[in-house]
Amino acid sequence: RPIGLMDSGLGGLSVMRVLHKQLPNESLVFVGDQGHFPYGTRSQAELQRLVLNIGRFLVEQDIKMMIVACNTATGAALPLLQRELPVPVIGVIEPGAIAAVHHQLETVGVIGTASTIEKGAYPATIHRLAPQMTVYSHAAQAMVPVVEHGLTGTPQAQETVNTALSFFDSHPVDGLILGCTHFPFLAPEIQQKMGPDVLLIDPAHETIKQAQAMLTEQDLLRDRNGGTITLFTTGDRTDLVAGAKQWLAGQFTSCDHVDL
Ligand code: DGN
Repeated sequence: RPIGLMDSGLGGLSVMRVLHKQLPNESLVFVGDQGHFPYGTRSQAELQRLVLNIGRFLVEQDIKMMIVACNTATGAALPLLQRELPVPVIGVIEPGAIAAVHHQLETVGVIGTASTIEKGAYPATIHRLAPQMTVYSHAAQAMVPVVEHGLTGTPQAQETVNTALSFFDSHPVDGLILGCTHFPFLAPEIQQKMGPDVLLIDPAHETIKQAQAMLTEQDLLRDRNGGTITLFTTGDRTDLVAGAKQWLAGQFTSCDHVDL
């Protein structure tokens, strides 16, 4: 049985990339909700409805576990999914916070969508684990469409990142949590802006570690070769195909439109 993942768009591919590298035997089914992109400015009720719908579709695809590869969706709907779906569900926020705590930084920044930053789940989780850590949260919504529209690596991308992260000019940090799954694709631009000494933390690594532990514990890890990657989008196939070619090195079996 496959592992199911979802995101509002291409961001989920940054989690899939790590997952496929760590657990290459696993089959993956991904839904990109491009039909309702962007998530970052939607209401909590709306997000819960959209994400639960996708979760139910993934369960129909016979998944054994769901990874919510979107911070905004994790913040809005993780407990709901865990209650409503008959499979284990993990999100990216708690793993991201744990990763930051492991690095024992004095001061950490968190960037994400307006929704993720307003909800404050990162500072709350970090302070539960490490009350002394200083956390500066900052919404960087403008960076999301840069990735979604394939503009990474361009001067325009660097300019958008420089403006979106100028907040940190007056709030220096030792590390920065990439609290939106679109942002790891802008890592070179973010590192350029923040400087070489700032540690960039991609929550995907710790998320996949947790997923692996959970699958091992439940004896659900697949040991045969040849996991497949099946992609669905609620929007235009062309964008997701282009994204998967770029970010998954074209390693996918199919990409279909689905109305959800
Ligand atoms: N990739 C999503 C996240 O991690 O929050 C959000 C992108 C968006 O829809 N704005």
